Amino acid sequence: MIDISDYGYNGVDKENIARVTAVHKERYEMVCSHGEVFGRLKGSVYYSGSSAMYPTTGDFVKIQFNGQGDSLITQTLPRSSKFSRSNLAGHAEAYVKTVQEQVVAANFDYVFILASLNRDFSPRRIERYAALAWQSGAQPVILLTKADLKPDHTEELGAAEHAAPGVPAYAVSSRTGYGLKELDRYFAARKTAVFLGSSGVGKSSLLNALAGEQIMSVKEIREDDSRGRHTTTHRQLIMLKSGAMIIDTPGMRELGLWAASEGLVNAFSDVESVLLRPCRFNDCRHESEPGCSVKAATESGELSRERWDSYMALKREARFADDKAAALKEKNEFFKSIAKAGKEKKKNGMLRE
Ligand SMILES: Nc1nc2c(ncn2[C@@H]2O[C@H](COP(=O)(O)OP(=O)(O)OP(=O)(O)O)[C@@H](O)[C@H]2O)c(=O)[nH]1
Ligand SMILES: [Mg+2]
Repeated sequence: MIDISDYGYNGVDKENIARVTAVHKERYEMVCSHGEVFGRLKGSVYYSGSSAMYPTTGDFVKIQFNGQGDSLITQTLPRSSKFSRSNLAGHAEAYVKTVQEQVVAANFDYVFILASLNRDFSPRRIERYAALAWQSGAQPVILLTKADLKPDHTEELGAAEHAAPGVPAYAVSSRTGYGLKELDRYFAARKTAVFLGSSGVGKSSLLNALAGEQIMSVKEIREDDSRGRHTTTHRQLIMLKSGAMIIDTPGMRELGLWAASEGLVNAFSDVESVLLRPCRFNDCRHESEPGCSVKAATESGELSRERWDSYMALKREARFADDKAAALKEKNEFFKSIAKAGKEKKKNGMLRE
């Protein structure tokens, strides 16, 4: 019999709790005390105009177990961490009518940001992932993959550390096993890590290398054009022999920020510390005013121009996403209050079924 605590569940009442290991349109793969089961959402909970959280991979859910067919998911339990993105990236704000939150994974301890050491290496992309990873509530870790293609990667490691201050960075190779031993500390029993990164960086290959078997499929890509083939099509949680869990995800084409203002404070701690210094004018916009502390830091080389530019761009995007997130929350609360009022009326016999 499976003990759901081994899957990272911390609650006391373990009855009828399952963990979602994969999501396929309307069907959910889960593990519970009965083993691996399939589930569907209970309609009256999730589809009646309520704002119930739809489960995602990694979620703990309450179920009504059904030994004959699909079990019913009756509640998504509160999340200890979640990685959300929006559909905002790459579009002019004015043209995006509805900004939506997409929860990619939930209840993980580590966010592994994978970036390949091939020609596609981009510190700017790492910055964006790091901001969202900090916001998730879990510990970010950077992995520079395919180290066998770039045995001398000191420069890239330095660039990654610069792009994400305070985030540990490692170079690894799934092909040769280089650097994998260093990761053992993260893969302890009951811990969950989510793998994120563009298509083709080697997320599934790393999972297979750590598992010691071909669990996820991998398709060859041509390293010279570096484009991934979107091989993984759904998110999957698997358990390693050590009892640690990994959520493999499909490579994302776009990565819009979702309510990431707090994440930016950590992701750009170097920029934030410069901003703490007083400028000559209290209302300095850090553009071209005299006596500006940001200007002094960029001129002295302490802060790079690119770093400042990405900070400003991401900050603007995060502010926009924050507003949308707040608006959505308000809307959900409004619907919740209507649903509650309806229920009360029903209880008091004022409404018929
Ligand atoms: N040289 C080298 N190639 C690697 C390594 N890891 C993965 N690859 C290659 O990179 C390509 C993509 O690997 P995947 O593991 O499918 O990448 P992914 O990140 O899961 O991609 P998606 O599922 O599309 O998001 C394949 O051709 C792998 O053989 C590595 O350590 N070294
Ligand atoms: Mg994959």
